[in-house]
Amino acid sequence: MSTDPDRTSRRGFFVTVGAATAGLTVVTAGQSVAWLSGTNLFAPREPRQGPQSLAVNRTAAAAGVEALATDPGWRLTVTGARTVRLGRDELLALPQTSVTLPIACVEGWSTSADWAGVRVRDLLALVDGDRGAPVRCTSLEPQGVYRTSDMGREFAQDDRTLVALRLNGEDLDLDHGFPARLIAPARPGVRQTKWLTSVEAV
Ligand SMILES: Nc1nc2c(c(=O)[nH]1)N[C@H]1C(S)=C(S)[C@@H](COP(=O)(O)O)O[C@H]1N2
Ligand SMILES: [Mo]
Repeated sequence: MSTDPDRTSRRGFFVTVGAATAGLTVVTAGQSVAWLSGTNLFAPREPRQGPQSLAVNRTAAAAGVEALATDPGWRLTVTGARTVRLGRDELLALPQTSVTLPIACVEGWSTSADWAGVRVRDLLALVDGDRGAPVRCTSLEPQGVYRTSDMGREFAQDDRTLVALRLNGEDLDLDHGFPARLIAPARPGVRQTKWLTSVEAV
């Protein structure tokens, strides 16, 4: 048994510092401005803590898309010179690309995630889409500013622009845009359309 008071108190010191550091890490990892949000009107709005280690801006229930997004008859309509309709299994059977990209929300949070799915430019090639054309992505969401997102050819032809099917190693959660959502580099979160119904060269 150690009776050396020096050793005992030193161990006590390390335990205390360790615990304090762990506490601090948990607080900052969770939400760095948690202590501000109750008092500061200008603090970023706290994102709803979401599944798959990513915040959710708007849930499937809030967007009114639950029934359509989980319908086994769902197809993604892809339009170029021709139109094809692809189910989720058909999309998963196409060559898959993985990228690490953030969702950067204007409300003041940004979280990086691992996405996998089909390149938008590969989908457009399937339908002989004009490679110089801008692309419009449309959501199942019936109305509102998030329903469509247009992007120029520089995004549409980028290797990292995907119709994402998987997130952080799992099938996309319904709240993150299942059955398929757009993910592209260097674009604000509002443009990363969830619950896609169509991708068209326009
Ligand atoms: N259809 C649709 N897509 C959407 C939204 C939405 O409300 N509806 N919110 C956008 C916003 S503002 C952000 S920040 C991201 C959030 O994606 P996440 O909820 O998967 O984190 O989705 C974007 N895509
Ligand atoms: Mo956002």
